[in-house]
Amino acid sequence: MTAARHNWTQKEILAIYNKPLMELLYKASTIHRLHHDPNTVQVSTLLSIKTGGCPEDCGYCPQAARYHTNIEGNDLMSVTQVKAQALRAKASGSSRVCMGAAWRNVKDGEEFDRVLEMVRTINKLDMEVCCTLGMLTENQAKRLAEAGLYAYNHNLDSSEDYYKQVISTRGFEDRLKTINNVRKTNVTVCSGGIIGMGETEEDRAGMLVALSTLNPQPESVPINALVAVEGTPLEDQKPVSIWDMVRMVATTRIVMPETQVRLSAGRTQMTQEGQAMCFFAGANSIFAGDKLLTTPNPDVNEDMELFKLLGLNPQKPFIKKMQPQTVEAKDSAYESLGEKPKWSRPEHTIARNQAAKVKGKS
Ligand code: SAM
Ligand code: DTB
Ligand code: SF4
Repeated sequence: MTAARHNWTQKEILAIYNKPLMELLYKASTIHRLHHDPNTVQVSTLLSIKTGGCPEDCGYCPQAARYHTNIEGNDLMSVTQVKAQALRAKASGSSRVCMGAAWRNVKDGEEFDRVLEMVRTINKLDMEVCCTLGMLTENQAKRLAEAGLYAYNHNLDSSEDYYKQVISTRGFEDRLKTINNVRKTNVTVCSGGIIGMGETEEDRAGMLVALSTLNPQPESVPINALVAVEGTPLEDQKPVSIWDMVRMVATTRIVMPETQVRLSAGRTQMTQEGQAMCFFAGANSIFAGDKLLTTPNPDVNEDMELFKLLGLNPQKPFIKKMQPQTVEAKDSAYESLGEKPKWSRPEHTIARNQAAKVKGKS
C-alpha cells in the first residue's frame, strides 16, 4: 500500500485546497478509489448520553453552561436506554454508535463505570462503539479499550492559532495529549474539526497539517460545518458554502488517503447534489440520526433515499479496509495524476513486466 505522508506543509496543503475545482475533484476521487470502495459509506449514529451543562467555553458549542442556548440538558443516560437506542440505530443500517458526553474530561467513578458498561453492551450487539467524552488519561483510555471501545472521537477543531480564539478553558496541547493517550491502546482515533467559525483558509490548512502529521494518521476525520446556534458566541457566523465544504473534504482525502472522511455537522444545509459532490470528493462516512447531539440532522429515511439514488451501500461493522488494488491499477491511477507511484513493486510483477517487454521486442 502507499505509505501515507506525514510531512505535509501548510503551503502544500493550501495549494491543494486552492487547485482549480475540477482538478481537485479528479485528484481526490482518484486517490479515494485507490484506497476505498467508492460505493460504500460508513454510517455512524450519534447519541448524546449526557447533554448540556458543560463547564468549558468552546465558542461553537450549545452545550456550554455559560451560553444561554435553548437546549434541553440531561444527566447521564442508563445502560438500558442506551441499548434501546443502539438497537434502533442497528435496525436503520448504522454500523457504529458514537456516544457523546458534555464533559470537560472523564472522571473515575460510578458514571465512568456506567459508560464502560454501555461500551460492553453495544459491543455485544456486534456494532462498533465510539465515545467522545472529553479529555482522557492513559489509564482511562486503557479501561475503555478493555471494555471493547472501537474508536475515540476527540477533535482538534481548528488550527493551533485559531483554536485560542475559540476556546480558552483548555489548550490545543491538551487535545493532542488525549489523542496520544488513545494511541497507546488499540482504540482507533477519530479526530477532525469544524469549518465556518471565521477561520482563514490558512487555518483550515493548518488543522490538516496537525492531523496529517500525526503518525499514524487518525483512522477517521470528521469534517463539521459550524451549526451556528443562537446564544453561542458564533451565532452570527454565515453558513459554510458548499464549495468550501467540497474543497475541505477533497483536501482531507488527498493528504490522508487511508482515513475515513466523515461528512459531519451541517448536512441539513446541504442539498443532495452537494452531498453527492462530497462523496465524489472522498467523503465515505456520515453521522446519521434525526439529531446530532443537540441540533437537527437529516432524517434517516432521507439519508437512505439518497444512498439509493446514488447507489451507495452502508458499510458493515468492523471492516477496516477494502481489498488492496492491484499494483497495475494503482500505477495507472497515479500516472494519470502525473505522479510517480510511491510503493515498491513486488519482484514477481517487475519480472513479469520485463518478460512482457522482451517478448514484445522479439
Ligand atoms: N465534550 C467533548 C469534547 O468536547 O471533546 C465531546 C463532545 S463535543 C460536542 C464533540 C465535537 O462536536 C466538538 O469537538 C466539535 O467539533 C463538535 N461540535 C460541537 N458543537 C458544534 C457545532 N455547533 N457545530 C459543529 N460542530 C460542533
Ligand atoms: C463530531 O466531529 N461531530 C459530532 C461528533 N463528532 C460528536 C458532533 C456534532 C455536534 C453538532 C452540534 C450539536 O448537535 O450539538
Ligand atoms: Fe463541552 Fe465538548 Fe461542548 Fe466544549 S465541545 S463545551 S467540551 S461539550
